Amino acid sequence: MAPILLRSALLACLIAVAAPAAAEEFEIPIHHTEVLDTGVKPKLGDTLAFVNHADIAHNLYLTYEDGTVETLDTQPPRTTKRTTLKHAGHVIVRCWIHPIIRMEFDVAAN
Ligand SMILES: [Cu+2]
Repeated sequence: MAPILLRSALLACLIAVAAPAAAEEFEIPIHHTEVLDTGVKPKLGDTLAFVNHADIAHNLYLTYEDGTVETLDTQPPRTTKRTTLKHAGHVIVRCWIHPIIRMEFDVAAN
């Protein structure tokens, strides 16, 4: 490969690595009093969509590793609540109404 072509190829690779990955959305179903742990591995800026399949309301909240708490407010049956992940690190999802609900995951830094 000619040196100039090789340099172009290397540059293209570097750009591909340096460009931030596009934000993704992960769907997390809630059945009755259970948030299904779908094993999500989100990164900063990704969106979580909690879909309430239960016939009862929930009120989920996220506790970030730095102590920040985000409440998603009352979520009636068959509705979806979305949140964009704002901090990297460990996150615990719980429900103000049903303390038995708990889900944990890690948010990767970009
Ligand atoms: Cu609940």
